[in-house]
Amino acid sequence: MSLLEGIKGIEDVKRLPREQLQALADEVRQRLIDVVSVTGGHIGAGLGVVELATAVAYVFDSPRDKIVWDVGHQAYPWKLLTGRNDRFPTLRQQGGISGFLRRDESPHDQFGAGHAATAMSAALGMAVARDLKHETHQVVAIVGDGAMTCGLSYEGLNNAGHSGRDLIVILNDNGMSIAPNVGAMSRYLANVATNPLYNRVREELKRLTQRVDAMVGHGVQDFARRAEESLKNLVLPGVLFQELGLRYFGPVEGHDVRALIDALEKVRQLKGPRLLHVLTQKGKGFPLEEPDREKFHARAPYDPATGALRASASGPPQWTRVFGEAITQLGGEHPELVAITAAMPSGTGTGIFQKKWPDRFFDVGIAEGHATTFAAGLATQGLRPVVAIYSTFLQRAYDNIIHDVAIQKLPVIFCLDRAGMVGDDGQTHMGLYDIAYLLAVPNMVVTAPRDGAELIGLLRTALAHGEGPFAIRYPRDKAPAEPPPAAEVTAVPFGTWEVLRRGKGGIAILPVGVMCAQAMEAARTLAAEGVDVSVVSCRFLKPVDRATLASLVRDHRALVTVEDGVVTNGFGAYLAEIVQELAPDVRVAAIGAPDRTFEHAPRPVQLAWAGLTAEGIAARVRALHAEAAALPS
Ligand SMILES: Cc1ncc(C[n+]2csc(CCOP(=O)(O)OP(=O)(O)O)c2C)c(N)n1
Repeated sequence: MSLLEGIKGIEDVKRLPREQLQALADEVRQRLIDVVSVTGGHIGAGLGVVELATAVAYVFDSPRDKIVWDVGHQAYPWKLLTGRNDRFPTLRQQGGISGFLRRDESPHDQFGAGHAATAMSAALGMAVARDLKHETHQVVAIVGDGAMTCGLSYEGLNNAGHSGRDLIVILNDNGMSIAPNVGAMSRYLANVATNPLYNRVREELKRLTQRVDAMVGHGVQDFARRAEESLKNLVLPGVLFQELGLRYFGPVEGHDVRALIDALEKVRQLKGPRLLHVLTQKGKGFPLEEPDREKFHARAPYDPATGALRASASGPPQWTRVFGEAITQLGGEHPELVAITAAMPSGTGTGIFQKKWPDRFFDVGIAEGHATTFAAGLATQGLRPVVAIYSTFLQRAYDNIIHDVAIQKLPVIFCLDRAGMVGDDGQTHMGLYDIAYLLAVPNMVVTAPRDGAELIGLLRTALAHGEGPFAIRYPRDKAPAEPPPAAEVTAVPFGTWEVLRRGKGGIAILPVGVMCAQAMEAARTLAAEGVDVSVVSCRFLKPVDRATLASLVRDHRALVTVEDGVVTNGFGAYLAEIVQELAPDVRVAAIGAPDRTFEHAPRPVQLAWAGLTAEGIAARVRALHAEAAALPS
């Protein structure tokens, strides 16, 4: 039996002799590569923390000690070591274990996470709670260097250092966010890790202090200690953290279990806020022949021996690529267009723009709020920033959107990828809220294209608009077809809907964006049953097309909105308010995501859960049709 097969819970890790822990880590690494080759998932970050997770499991007493992993995508080894090895092949599958941390999945998952940089604050909260309850356990936050580009991490650090609470921060430094990490902090950490002078000076200082200790009495000893502290602050690593109030230890080699255990045991015995700097390699051991470190981050199923993807990407392109190529082409026509990503050049398609227009591309780190206000600043100077951020991560920037952009009517274009149901990433990554949160923003234009050509057309409309913010949302999916080159696509007339089908049955379906396909299919099914509906693409959610709406309410008694977002305060609710004024007798029924969380599953399955399928739409229309037929005439 392999060592890993014997790990039914964390206590089995602790029972192993220390000399077997590296072998256990090796097995964990192989298991990750094998299972994720079938399920797909975030493989790179987990491979980088195999030894760290093993050492943490061994040294600390989880779940009594609270181990708080940041982001959660790197917690696969933690899952294997905390009793989830048997269920691991169900990773990210419908009904299976999550690809992130979940408090309801294991007592060892102290804090649910999928968004970056929550660990520091959450861990400090746990440390304070421990102290108020007079408990004595350890609290450990494990944070990546990428998360150190988030403002939230510094808010937590600032508060933790000042508090003096007993808290351990492990900085997992692999030099990578999803892409190579950016910014001043990243450069600082790289200097700390690689500058041999630091380590030499540290050794010299230690020897010097010991000699002073031996030669002179206690008073001078204190002076020598203080002198050492000041000198240290000048030349030693971690000065920044020391100044913030955290004692700094490291850097430690992160792929040597014994070294990690030694370091963790030492740090564990100390008190106060302290930080251990661990150097790791993202994707360590992944068998990719041509190393491209970004490809390790998240990967579709692959061959475990070579790392090569199992299925070649065929068929229509992903929305992400359509968007990336569109802004790259439009960049040629618009020298004032600049593109901004918050640490996701490949995930958002802005990496395509970066290759062609490197000087007009900005990766600002995992800093969605900053990205937004930075764009606002650019816009004040006449540039036209396109901010590409996933729907779920733009939630982080809500105040910046309202206060910094919208109130000042600055022409920032927000492109929201992964809008709607997101599939196997699950509840932490759902893009279901953007319609609701963007409709509420004054001066905001909200749009959703139904295909790639319309996305390009809307980008043109946005660039021509120039009077305030403009949002375009599209899903984590393939676009319906390869769009024509941008030069051949004209702008979508501002504020217009498109009548896709005119029916005589008194009911109109009003789909948003990609829901047009399902709506048209529903209309065809209904037509075969003798129910003749209209279908109108609501590519502008705000402002609504008043002229088309006025004509619709004249000869329809019910409007059925269909949106890949929450119904609560969604497009249907927004439209109902307007229709109430315009034609109180016309009924508005909204199909969208009900007010609850959604588990990981393939996107089509999730859409079906919310009735966002041709059949779901047809069923709703049938019910409305039957209701009307039952009314006395
Ligand atoms: C708020 C937020 N923005 C963007 C992301 C997308 N994202 C997932 S992991 C990651 C990089 C994290 O880097 P780091 O903290 O160093 O962890 P590593 O993957 O290197 O272990 C990013 C940008 C996210 N999870 N949360």
